[in-house]
Amino acid sequence: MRGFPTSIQVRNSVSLAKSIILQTKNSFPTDAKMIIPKKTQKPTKILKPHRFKSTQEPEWAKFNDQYNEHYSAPTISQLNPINHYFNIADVTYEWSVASFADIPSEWLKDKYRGQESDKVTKRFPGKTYVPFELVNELPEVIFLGRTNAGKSTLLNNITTVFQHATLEKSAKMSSKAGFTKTLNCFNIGNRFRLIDSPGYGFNSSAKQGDVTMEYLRERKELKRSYLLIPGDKGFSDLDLGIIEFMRENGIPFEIVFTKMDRVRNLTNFKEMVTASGILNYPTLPQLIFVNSAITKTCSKRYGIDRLRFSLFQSCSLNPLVKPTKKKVN
Ligand SMILES: Nc1nc2c(ncn2[C@@H]2O[C@H](COP(=O)(O)OP(=O)(O)OP(=O)(O)O)[C@@H](O)[C@H]2O)c(=O)[nH]1
Ligand SMILES: [Mg+2]
Repeated sequence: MRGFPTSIQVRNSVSLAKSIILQTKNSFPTDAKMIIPKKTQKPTKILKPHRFKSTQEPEWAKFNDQYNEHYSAPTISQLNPINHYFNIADVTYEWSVASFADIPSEWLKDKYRGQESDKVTKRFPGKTYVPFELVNELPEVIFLGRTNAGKSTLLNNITTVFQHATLEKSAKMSSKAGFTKTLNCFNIGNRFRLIDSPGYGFNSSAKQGDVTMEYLRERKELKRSYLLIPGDKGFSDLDLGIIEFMRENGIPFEIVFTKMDRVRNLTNFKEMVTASGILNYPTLPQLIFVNSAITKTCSKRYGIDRLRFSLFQSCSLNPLVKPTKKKVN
């Protein structure tokens, strides 16, 4: 592709994410410092469905209603079509970038900066050598959080048919902290894009932080950020720093507590939520509580329909909207 940045991975949106292996090493610029991730925690043993014992809803699953009383709860007639959307939608990996300017549409904007916008759009197909699918404007949401918070796993979780115990592997996930090294874009049913970001904190790099912060500040398509907090760990100073950054810059966000299946003491957990101060914000974010792993204590994935509903709301999508392509198994 003549004139197109080399540090970018572009896939035709027709190909399915299932068959794609994210080559994060290749997509990371050669001048970037290589990171050798260390193991930080034991991977969770995922049980096969026939070994589930308990079908009882865990106590924490009710938090999704209790902490969001000020938001109207989704109705079954809203949830059903939205769940159906995610079950049949194509999940297409589109690009990975290590710097903001390499995002296909940003790269084009840079190239044609100062020219009239209608001229720019006319030039997109054919002349720019960038597939139109990558520059068509769709609403975007981003998953943010420290390394190992469960961002990539959550992306796979929401795009996996709810009845399936094993997650689809659209985004690569790992028990090694610092695994995702670039901003990775996934087109979900051609109605919105979900961006998986490199984690901050342990085993991350300043360059990875820069690309994410620039994306948050500059990206016009960004509709909402989802800050992931591992429920078993609580807020870190960096998490609180990101919240302050988003509040100061007027970036709308929600908070997703991941790995709720690992939380042993719910009283301590609630105290941690209160102590963080998030309940006192005038624009109280939604708090969503999820588990992406099925374990002995958690026989289903909870909170996912709530999160899917929130994603639809963030992108101003009608619950009845249909994806434009069908998932091929
Ligand atoms: N028990 C449990 N484990 C989870 C859950 N979500 C993720 N994990 C595990 O946590 C580890 C890290 O998950 P990732 O999705 O790779 O985390 P990430 O935030 O993308 O991490 P980086 O790419 O390093 O920033 C993996 O071993 C996952 O299996 C969850 O809800 N419950
Ligand atoms: Mg990741």
